[in-house]
Amino acid sequence: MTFQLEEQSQILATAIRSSKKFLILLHDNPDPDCIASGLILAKIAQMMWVDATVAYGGHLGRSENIKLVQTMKSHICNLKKLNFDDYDCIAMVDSQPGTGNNSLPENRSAEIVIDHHPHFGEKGTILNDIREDAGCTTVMAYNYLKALGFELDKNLATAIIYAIITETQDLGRETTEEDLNAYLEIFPYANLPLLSKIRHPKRPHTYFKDLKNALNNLYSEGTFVFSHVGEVNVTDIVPEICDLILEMEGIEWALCSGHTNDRIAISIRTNHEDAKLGHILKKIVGKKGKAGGHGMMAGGFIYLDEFSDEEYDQIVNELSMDFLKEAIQGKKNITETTIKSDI
Ligand SMILES: [Mn+2]
Repeated sequence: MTFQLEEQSQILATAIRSSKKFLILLHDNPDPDCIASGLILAKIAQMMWVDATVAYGGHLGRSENIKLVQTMKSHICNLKKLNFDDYDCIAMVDSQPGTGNNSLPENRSAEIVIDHHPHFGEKGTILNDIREDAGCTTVMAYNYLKALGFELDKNLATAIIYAIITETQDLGRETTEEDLNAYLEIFPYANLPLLSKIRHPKRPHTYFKDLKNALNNLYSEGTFVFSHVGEVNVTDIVPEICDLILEMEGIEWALCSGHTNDRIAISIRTNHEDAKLGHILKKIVGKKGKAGGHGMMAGGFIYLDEFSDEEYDQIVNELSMDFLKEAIQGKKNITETTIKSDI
């Protein structure tokens, strides 16, 4: 079924307009794509004089994301302060109910779901827009704003540009035509000094401690690189390190892990398109935790009852071996498909 933007945007507008108290729920530890998507829906609500709250579970980790939220003056809050029963309409962006990376209560459904991850959660009861091939969630949300005839302000344009460049690694990784078009259209409206401030924030000393541990614990095996950072202050550093170590010469696959008291965060990355890393990580993590992602990037958590160094070492060793095995098999499949399509 082809996606009908006009029709869907009217459904979205009606849902928001008829809401008395509208909640836009981000995923836990939200990234820029999720934050900017939430801000766009908040803008649509604001244009309709609807009272909207943007909230996240977990915490804001990366200094860039903290700076982004602070400079948007958008009052994005932690959902600890909220009561879900107060809201008659909930929109979830960049995530789906029941997938484990958000804090929507199990007995509550979301009226609106806009997401670009593979469909494996619960549907939105009024608007369900889950398109894996659509590009960034931010771009999906932006196209709704545009279809409804609302304009961007400079701050929001800046947030969207930041979301697109981080999600696509500067328009390289898994970038769709929709992403590129939105970027070119919005870029002239962005506040570039502000964008620079978001991209280059001051960072806490603990960030450099984590970075040092990540580099100390780095090892490679053929085209694979691993870094088991150990204890981290914020789990967001794990995907960041994973992106960084994939940049090593000769490396095509990367895995990074780090732990807090109650969980191990894992990220995996590859340069191979169609590597189905989301699928691979879900398989590796299995019932021990939650995982999800896209073709070239994926992330997840393993939950711990009680932390012990031995258990951490054992779990991350197993993870690394499983990743090696799955990725080698995946690589074989990719090569075979490529050869077939070349013929
Ligand atoms: Mn996203």
